[in-house]
Amino acid sequence: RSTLKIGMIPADGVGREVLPAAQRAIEALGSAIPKPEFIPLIAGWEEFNKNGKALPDETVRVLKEECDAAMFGSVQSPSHKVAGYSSPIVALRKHLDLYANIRPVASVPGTAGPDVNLVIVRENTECLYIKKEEIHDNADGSKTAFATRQITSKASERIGRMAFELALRRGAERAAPGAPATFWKGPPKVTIVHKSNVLSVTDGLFRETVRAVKENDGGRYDGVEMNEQLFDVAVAPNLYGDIISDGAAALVGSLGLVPSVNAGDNFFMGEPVHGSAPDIAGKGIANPIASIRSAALMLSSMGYLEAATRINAAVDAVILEGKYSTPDLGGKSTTDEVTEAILKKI
Ligand code: NAD
Ligand code: K
Ligand code: MN
Repeated sequence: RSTLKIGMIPADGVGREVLPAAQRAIEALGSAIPKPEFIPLIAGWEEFNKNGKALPDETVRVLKEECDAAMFGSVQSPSHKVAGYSSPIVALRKHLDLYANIRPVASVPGTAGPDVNLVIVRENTECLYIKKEEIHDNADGSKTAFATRQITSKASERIGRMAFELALRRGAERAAPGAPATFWKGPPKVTIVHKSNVLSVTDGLFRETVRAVKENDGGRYDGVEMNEQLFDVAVAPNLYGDIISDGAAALVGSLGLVPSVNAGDNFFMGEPVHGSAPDIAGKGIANPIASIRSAALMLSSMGYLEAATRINAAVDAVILEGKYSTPDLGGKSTTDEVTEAILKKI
């Protein structure tokens, strides 16, 4: 590859403020990666209000036909039903078959707060997100609403495999000479997040399918422990994955720190876990770190491990120094000031 074509979809709110920071971090890598070429692409709530479509066909076409990878900012979705609108990020994950959302949550060694170093592997295509909802009028004039939750063995199997592969990789990374110290000391471990004591059919299927990935593996995952609690790699259906990652974000201080990558078998789209943050949008104070780390995650998923490490080491150094931080972490710096500090270290 001589160039790296990256589709850039800032979408709404702070996505527009933090995605440029990710672009600059990638540009700062110089020759560590093929020459990046950024292709601006449109999606989001504002686009829906302008042109009636939250995800233009052209955006999907360019991503599929021209891009090697992508970065997504954040979308603002209305909390009430709006005719014709559906979330472009949910649709994009489907169009590009990005069936996993990988969300590492880690604290920086040497900083205050609990020691955290885990990754959540969120199934990205089904569960309650199939959006099959119904509402019925009851005889007494009250209403009952239903949502169908879909769990398939196919989707559970591929997300399970993704989690075990990731656990193997993390184990190898931690064991490598010169690897940075992490809080997780044991062998790699996959934890299945479920509630099959209550939802024995759907969560039961998820749990049994993921367990079978390890059990039918011909020994490939013998070195990876599996349990259903305390985790290194947590594999979860769509909704639980979303919820526990927001909780885990609180452990490291802010949603503004947590990156993700939407992963398929051949395409990766980096995306900060947070949304459009309407309470701080437009003020220039959004934390760019989630977005910058998402760029690193997109690159490491593509195999550019050194480039990703350079970005993450620069972020760690700025956090550890504590001179520049945005208000979500108790600081007074702007998005640009934090970005500049990180770029200098890259
Ligand atoms: P949110 O993530 O936008 O904000 C939650 C809290 O975290 C807010 O207090 C916000 O200020 C803070 N925060 C988020 N990102 C930050 C950053 N980079 N730096 C500093 N602080 C940050 O979640 P929400 O308020 O529940 O939702 C707002 C909108 O975002 C909604 O329209 C929702 O649909 C949308 N959303 C989109 C995505 C996505 O793009 N994938 C994900 C979640 C929510
Ligand atoms: K987002
Ligand atoms: Mn979320």
